[in-house]
Amino acid sequence: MTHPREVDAVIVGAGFAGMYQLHRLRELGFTTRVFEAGDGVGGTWYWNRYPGARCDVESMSYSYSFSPELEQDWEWTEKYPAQPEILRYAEHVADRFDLGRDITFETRVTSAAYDEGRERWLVTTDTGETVDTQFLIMATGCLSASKLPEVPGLDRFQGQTFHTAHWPRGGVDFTGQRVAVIGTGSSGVQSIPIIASQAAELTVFQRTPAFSLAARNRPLEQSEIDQMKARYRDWRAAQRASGFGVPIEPATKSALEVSEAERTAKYQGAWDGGTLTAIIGGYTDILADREANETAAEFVRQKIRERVTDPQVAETLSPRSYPIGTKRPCLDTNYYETYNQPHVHLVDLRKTPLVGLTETGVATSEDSYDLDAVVFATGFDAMTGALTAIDIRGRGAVALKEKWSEGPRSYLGLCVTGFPNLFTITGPSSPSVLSNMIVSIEQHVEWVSDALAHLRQNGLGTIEATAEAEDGWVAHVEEVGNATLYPQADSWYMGSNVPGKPRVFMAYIGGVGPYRELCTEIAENGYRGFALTPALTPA
Ligand code: NA7
Repeated sequence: MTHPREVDAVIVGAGFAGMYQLHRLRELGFTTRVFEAGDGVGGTWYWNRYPGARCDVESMSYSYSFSPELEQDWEWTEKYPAQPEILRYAEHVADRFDLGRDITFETRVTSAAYDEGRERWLVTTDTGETVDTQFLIMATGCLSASKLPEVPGLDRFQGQTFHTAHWPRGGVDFTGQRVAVIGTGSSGVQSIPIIASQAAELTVFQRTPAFSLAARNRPLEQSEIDQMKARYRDWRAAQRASGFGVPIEPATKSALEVSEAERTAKYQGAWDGGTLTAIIGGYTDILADREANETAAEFVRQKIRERVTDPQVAETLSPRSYPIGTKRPCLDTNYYETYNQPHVHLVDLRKTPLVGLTETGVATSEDSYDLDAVVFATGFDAMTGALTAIDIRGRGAVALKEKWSEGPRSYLGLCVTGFPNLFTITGPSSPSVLSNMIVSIEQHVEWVSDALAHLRQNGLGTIEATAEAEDGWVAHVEEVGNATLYPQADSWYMGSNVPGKPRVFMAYIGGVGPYRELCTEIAENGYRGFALTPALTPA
């Protein structure tokens, strides 16, 4: 099938954002092309096939809301969906809405240049194609540019190496092998118990311990599926109005104004429920006050001590260098218990730093470890990495990478001054990673689609954030972020996991609900903070 070289919109990425954006623009009658590096849809859930990969938002909430029929037809099987099930869901959506015919797979966008005279973008791919488009929508994902550890010898190691975000499709059998996992974020925490169940010896190299809560995953009962389906509309409305895209009872008290017994009972209730947000959302000040935060942190450390038999190992696994919630917390199944097995070893890289890989394994400042396989669970150049990897040039051929050299700058995390008609779905400085991603994706996609329809209906050709609006948003995001504990952690939210990356809090913590209201109000007020210009009349 031949695809047009000139379209209304190009979408980069066919994950949950790109898929819905395509569907929406089609409904509005815009000609659209999508480019996707993988050979199938699903984005994050296409790439991250590592053992144990699972969403930490409940399945019936982590799903599209735009189609009530889809919502009613699809049946989730577990409280927390595993990667294969989410990928099947994405593939089902692509089939159901016949999305594939406008997606060009196995093709990476390498550059995009704005032609000021024609007010159009020229988008180039690694297969040598150039597409001319009025609108360019980046649906490239927040956690899609993977990173390896910055140590020498990665090519020297003679055994097998894997990154969790590029896992072989058929899986890997570690039976009988000496395996290392480097990294203990969500990907490490989820994969370690399963790799341990196969490997002869597993050595985990930990730089910073995570706070992980027991997921208490389980099959969904038919009755709870039916109940949710009966009240789905109300539930979706509550998601959209909530802080994190997950409805929870709003906190009303400070953690410090209640007795220790009351607090502990509350944390225990949250723990028993096995959700990510319940503990940190339990009191108003857990993410804002270090002392309040410490009460929740210590509750989780106590759980670690209960789950790990060796007190020294438990202490090494206990985070002490940052407030709970300020690095992404994890949900796990048997993570801490895995360290009770005699063939599982923990190496604290804070005490004995990683020196590099050798021909036979991993070297730290103290020891060398002979290995058959090394798994890098070392994360991503988050939020900006996938955008700055593409040579995007706006007015005056200014590169986005250059513009963002001291941190991302945008209006609402959606549009960038100097880059007309460019949109970033769940871009930096929007709620994005601090929320249920699908809720934030839907909100952005709908806002962008409405904006494009508005331009067309009013004979307008471009939309661009004003410099004043952008400056104001950058200052607001920083101010709101600085009122929290987030900047106290070295996290990927702050860019601190990538050497040389500017240390800036890259998400908006104002809350999904208030952010949505603001975006809607801005659109209703003639796209306040945006310059809209009449469409060029064809010569
Ligand atoms: P994360 O959460 O960024 O975790 C990466 C882990 O790898 C983390 O423990 C890092 O330690 C560690 N790391 C990274 N670079 C190195 C080097 N050079 N040496 C040693 N250790 C290193 O990525 P994930 O894939 O686990 O999870 C990403 C998100 O997916 C997750 O938050 C959920 O939103 C879903 P550090 O903490 O930087 O000291």
